[in-house]
Amino acid sequence: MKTKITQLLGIEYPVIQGGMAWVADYHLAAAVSEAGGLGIIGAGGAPASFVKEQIQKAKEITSKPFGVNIMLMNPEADQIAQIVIDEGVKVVTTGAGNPGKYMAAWKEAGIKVIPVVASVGLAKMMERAGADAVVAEGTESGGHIGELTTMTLVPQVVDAVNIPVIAAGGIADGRGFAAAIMLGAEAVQMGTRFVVAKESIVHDNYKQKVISAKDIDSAVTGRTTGHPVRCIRNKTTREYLKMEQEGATLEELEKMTLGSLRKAVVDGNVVEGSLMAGQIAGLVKSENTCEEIIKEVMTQAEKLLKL
Ligand code: TUI
Repeated sequence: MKTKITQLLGIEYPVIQGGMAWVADYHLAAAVSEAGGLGIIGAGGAPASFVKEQIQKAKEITSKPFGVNIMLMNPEADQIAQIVIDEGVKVVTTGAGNPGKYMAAWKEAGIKVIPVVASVGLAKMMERAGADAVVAEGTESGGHIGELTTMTLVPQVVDAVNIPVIAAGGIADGRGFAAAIMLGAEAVQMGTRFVVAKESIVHDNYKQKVISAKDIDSAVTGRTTGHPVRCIRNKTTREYLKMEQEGATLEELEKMTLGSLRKAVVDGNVVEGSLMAGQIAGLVKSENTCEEIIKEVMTQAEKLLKL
């Protein structure tokens, strides 16, 4: 299937893997790229030196293009923004902020820049700043989220900009892919489905929580702090929400979640860890290889779209 995004990025299928902190390491990114999608290394909150190593390791195991997601709240975002240039990374996506100050340097280096946005306003600003495409990410997503649903955000962003739009949030199969195309998207980005990919290094306890999750099993913490985050409900989300209700300070709340994503991904601590996942976790029922995931999504979508 050819779209403006497959052409822009030189990939076979219009499927992009979310740049998930801790989850999206070089193994996952390379596997998605090898399967014909666009794999992405998620810098998350990691130090710049770690991100550089990840890029170098990805290059050793795939010759296909891959991207790096820069989480803009990372204290070392400035250094990471330079590393992607020095390492010749082909595609950069950004999250949790406005990457405006880096855009000129990235464009100069020939990098395809794809900011993740949760509003029409930021999408338009990114187009003016020179973005090659945007990911319009609905509130169904896991992790740090905006307010609007994918169904409402995607067509409004499509109408507001002339660059290609990639839909994200609540997409995990060919039906979601086909729906995104109907809304005017040129590709999809999936996160939750790739958390349980065979090539994903996520601890099996976390994968099993995603696989057994039902439709209503996620909760959003941090609405009071201005940093809403969606996770599968557990002891940590319940305690966090209780503390928010009782008016806890930002410091108290941050102390509680510090390192909690690592606890879930690396240690498999599903009680005290943050099990970031989207609302579509209820649809994700099995662990598959990245190739199986992409082939299945595309086969189902092509049937529905009668391509
Ligand atoms: O960034 C994401 N999802 C993420 S980042 C992340 S790491 C993290 N861990 C703990 C707490 C907070 C973050 C986990 N998941 N998605 C892309 C995204 N960006 N969603 C929403 C936004 C966004 C929100 C506000 C983008 C820009 C923005 O404001 C722009 C401005 O003007 O500052």
